[in-house]
Amino acid sequence: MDILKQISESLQKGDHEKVAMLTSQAIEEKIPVKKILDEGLIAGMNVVGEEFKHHRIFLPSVLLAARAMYAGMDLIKPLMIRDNIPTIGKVVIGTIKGDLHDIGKNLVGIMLKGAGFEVIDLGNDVTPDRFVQAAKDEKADAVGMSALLTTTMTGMKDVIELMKSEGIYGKIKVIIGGAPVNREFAEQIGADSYAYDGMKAVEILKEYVKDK
Ligand code: B1M
Repeated sequence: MDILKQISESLQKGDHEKVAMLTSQAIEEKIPVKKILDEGLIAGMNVVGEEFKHHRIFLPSVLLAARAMYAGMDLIKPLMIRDNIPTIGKVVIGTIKGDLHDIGKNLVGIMLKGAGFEVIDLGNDVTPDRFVQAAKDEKADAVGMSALLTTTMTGMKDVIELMKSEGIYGKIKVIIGGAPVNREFAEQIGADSYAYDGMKAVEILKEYVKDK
């Protein structure tokens, strides 16, 4: 079987050791990192999401899959981050309050670092106060918010409202992402942009800092 398919299937089974072993093998075989990520790890996680949605698997299996995802991501992370590149801008990122999903946000952070950004990662379950305080303290160029739940995505607007009352809205760009959000939602809440994935986030933020 194709090694990427094996990564995907091992991730679905929550077998973190096998995912790590196969990911190392794929790296040795010089399979491009993006391919390992998209067709192996993310493909597997998408199946897990569908199975979970249709109640064919339950939360413990999703947790095991997440652990397996990280086992693979840890190995490809160094390949996604180039060393000793000058910082081109500073981004504060985090997953919104009430939301514990951090795999996608971490991936976006890795890609931003790889592109030369300094990334201040606030983790998950981040309150509006923490986003705004960090953006001010760090003199960030942008705030990046991630949400994976329809119940938490609305919290992004609270961050933007707080940025307005603190006088930093318009000065510090806001970029949002995550499965339940889209461009329309970004416009609706006053975010500067929406990125479908890490690559798009890099592209958009590079444009912003270029104009500074
Ligand atoms: Co949960 N979960 N989960 N979960 N989980 C989803 C999101 C869900 C869609 C599953 C489903 O039903 N099909 C569903 C949400 C339904 C909804 O709101 N409409 C769901 C649910 C319901 C829940 C719980 C409520 C379950 C429960 O307790 N009953 C619970 C909530 C806990 C909480 O947050 N308070 C819960 C818990 C968990 C785990 C902890 C078990 C685990 C998370 C572990 C972790 O993150 N450390 C988990 C997981 C793994 C998932 C699925 C299966 C996979 C998410 C993931 O990591 N995908 C997910 C189903 C799915 O998404 N298909 C699901 C891979 C990742 C690379 O993709 O995060 O989308 P993603 O990131 C992408 C893009 O979205 C984008 O770029 C990334 C790279 O391409 N992106 C950005 C993300 N952030 C960005 C920011 C940007 C730009 C782009 O700029 C700043």
